Amino acid sequence: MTRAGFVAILGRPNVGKSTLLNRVIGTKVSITAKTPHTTRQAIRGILTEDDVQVIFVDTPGMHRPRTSLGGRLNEAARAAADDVDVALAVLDAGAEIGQGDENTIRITLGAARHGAIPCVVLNKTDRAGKDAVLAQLLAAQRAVEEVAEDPALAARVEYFAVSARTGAGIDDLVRFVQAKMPESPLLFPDDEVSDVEEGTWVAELVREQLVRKTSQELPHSIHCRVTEFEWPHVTVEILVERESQKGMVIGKGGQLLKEVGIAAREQLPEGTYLELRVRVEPSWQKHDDILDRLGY
Ligand SMILES: Nc1nc2c(ncn2[C@@H]2O[C@H](COP(=O)(O)OP(=O)(O)OP(=O)(O)O)[C@@H](O)[C@H]2O)c(=O)[nH]1
Ligand SMILES: [Mg+2]
Repeated sequence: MTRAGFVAILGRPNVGKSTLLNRVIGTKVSITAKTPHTTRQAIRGILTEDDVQVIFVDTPGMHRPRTSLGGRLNEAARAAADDVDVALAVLDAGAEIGQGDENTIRITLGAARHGAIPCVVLNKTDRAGKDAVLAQLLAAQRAVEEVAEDPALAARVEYFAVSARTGAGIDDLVRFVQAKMPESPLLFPDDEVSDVEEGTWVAELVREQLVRKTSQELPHSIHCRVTEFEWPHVTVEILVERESQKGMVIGKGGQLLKEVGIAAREQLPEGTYLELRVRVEPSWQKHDDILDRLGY
């Protein structure tokens, strides 16, 4: 009999959820960057080993929203916690536990009330000393007890300390999760590693480079979508919110855009012809009708 199930990866922005997903799957399925709010949709990474399939769901970082987009990102993250078998609240091992983390714990415990196994995962242990990790485990436990308001519920929470960057502690986490998967037919073909469509993936790779190479508010103002997919010719349209941002994305003499194209193409099958176009869509983050159209 095969087993299969879902695991939500939850946490405030930048704690390393997407890096964790990529590490667990063993290949890049979700884009990552130093800038918060990199992930904008639930991304499924699929791990199939010995008749056990685990579908990990990476989610946008939970935060206090300031735009319509922000509200939708939070909602996407919260919705991903519904109906999962395991919920992982990812915290930074080296940063003080704040409101965003407490909110993550709240949603994780909410999932636990609906049958999920609640876990706290301290990530980035490579950056914190052993004592700091232990202290953080205790602080996380206290936060769980406070949020749960129910000792029995708090006692169900499992704790892990990992580094998505180095891989430390990841095997234990994966083995634990695999052991908790319910009996079920496989839900995806056993050679599939992600549910992200080809076109969306190209747009994501372009956005990843833009997010990494730009600063301040610009990463948040960028949306990428494929407008033409006629292999090997792919056109990605880059939306920005203001005319001035268009110039920043293109760069002096087109330099930045050129670098973005090269870096994205390196990760695509050889022979891909990638065309990038920049267009201004004023304040797209704030308009519900535009967000509907862009698929958020
Ligand atoms: N030192 C260290 N850095 C890490 C680790 N995991 C992730 N990072 C870094 O943390 C930053 C954020 O990583 P992401 O995986 O994009 O974080 P995220 O939680 O998915 O962020 P959002 O999608 O914005 O919510 C990147 O610069 C990663 O390289 C880790 O285990 N150790
Ligand atoms: Mg992410």
